[in-house]
Amino acid sequence: MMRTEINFDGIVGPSHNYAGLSPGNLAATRNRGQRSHPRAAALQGIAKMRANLALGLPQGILLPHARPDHAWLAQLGLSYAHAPPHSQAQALSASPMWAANAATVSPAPDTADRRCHLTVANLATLPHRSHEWPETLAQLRLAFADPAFVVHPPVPAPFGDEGAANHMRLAPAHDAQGVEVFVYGIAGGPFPARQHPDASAAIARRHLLDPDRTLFVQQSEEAIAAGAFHNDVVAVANGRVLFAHEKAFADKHHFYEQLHRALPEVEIVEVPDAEVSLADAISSYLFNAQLVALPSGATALIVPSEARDTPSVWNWLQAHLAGNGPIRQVEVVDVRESMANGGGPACLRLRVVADPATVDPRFLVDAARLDRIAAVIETHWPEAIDPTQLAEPALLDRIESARRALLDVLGIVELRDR
Ligand code: SUG
Repeated sequence: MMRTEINFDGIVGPSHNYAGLSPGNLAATRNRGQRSHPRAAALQGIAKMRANLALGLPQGILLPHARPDHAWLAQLGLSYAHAPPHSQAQALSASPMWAANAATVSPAPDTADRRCHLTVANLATLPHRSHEWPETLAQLRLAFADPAFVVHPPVPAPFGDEGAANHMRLAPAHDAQGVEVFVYGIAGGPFPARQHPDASAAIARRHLLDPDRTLFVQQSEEAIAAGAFHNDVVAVANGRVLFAHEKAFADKHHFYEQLHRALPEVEIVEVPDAEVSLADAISSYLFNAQLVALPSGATALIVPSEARDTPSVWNWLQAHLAGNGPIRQVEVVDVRESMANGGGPACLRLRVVADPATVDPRFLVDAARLDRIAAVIETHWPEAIDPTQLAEPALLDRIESARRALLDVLGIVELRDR
């Protein structure tokens, strides 16, 4: 049994568009009504996965959902053709691409039954995301059908849960028992707090976590109000390292003290507000980075190109690299199409610590499989979507047939009839 961390990236769906559906997500609301480029968006995601493979990191995929979601519209008494524009946009959203919101994952070394537990996120706060969970559940039940895993249905509404984006795990090694940190929101100024503390507590109980190694931490209201609609916009953890903005948490002193007690070897890398303001951290997505352990054991940070384009952020990173900080390498990826909807490199992936042999191989990729996926995207994904087009039957046909072509190439027939 060789357990390792696998990043499962959500493939950007053919309906990727900018509908401004997420209040509190500043990039998404600012870009409302812009023309999107689904093909380029999906290829940027493939290039990020190729870069991860080149770093020696195992890579998996999650698939675009059936869009529009006719079943959800039917529950509302609607058909797509007769739905009002806001319902059409909600039914068509490609938001399942942000795999960090698919589920919360507790690796086997942390759980009492030594199985890896996943709870599908209910995403109950925003309408366009609230109907993701049934297909996410179906995909996770396929990918993680092995008895090494337990896949739980979502926590019931109204307790909002947005999955791994509000969860961090620190551990001496991926395969050792860790400390799990659940970050919830109570207030967000003018914006919704999407992670309810009761949802976090329910997940910790279902996952059979050790209460002495499970922390519940409140996200700061100031961070949510500044646009950090998920904790992973202002903090990320991997191994012994917590990388966070000074203003990420409501009571950082208490949190850091608890963390030191639970994991004495923890290394906390805190970025002071005086060096990188919350506004710069959020617009550049410095913390929405993949913090990864390379095969050499060194820690690398995979940042979006916006981080390189933001002087305060780039200066901070260069100074950290020049010093003797825990982050030894910075890699830059271009995920601009996703970023324009408020989703950076870390939003696009779900981390699962597992033996790859226990995962359905159709959900794992190597360079050759990525080539095949890229060929489908090049042929079938729309080049651009203008928001005025969302009602056009030809666009819908294209979106539906593009997803079917991908499922056929990957041999994932079980999802074809959704
Ligand atoms: O939930 N954007 C997503 C971005 C999710 C980012 N994920 C993490 N931080 N882990 C959201 O706000 C915008 C869709 C639109 O407006 O068309 C959107 O859903």
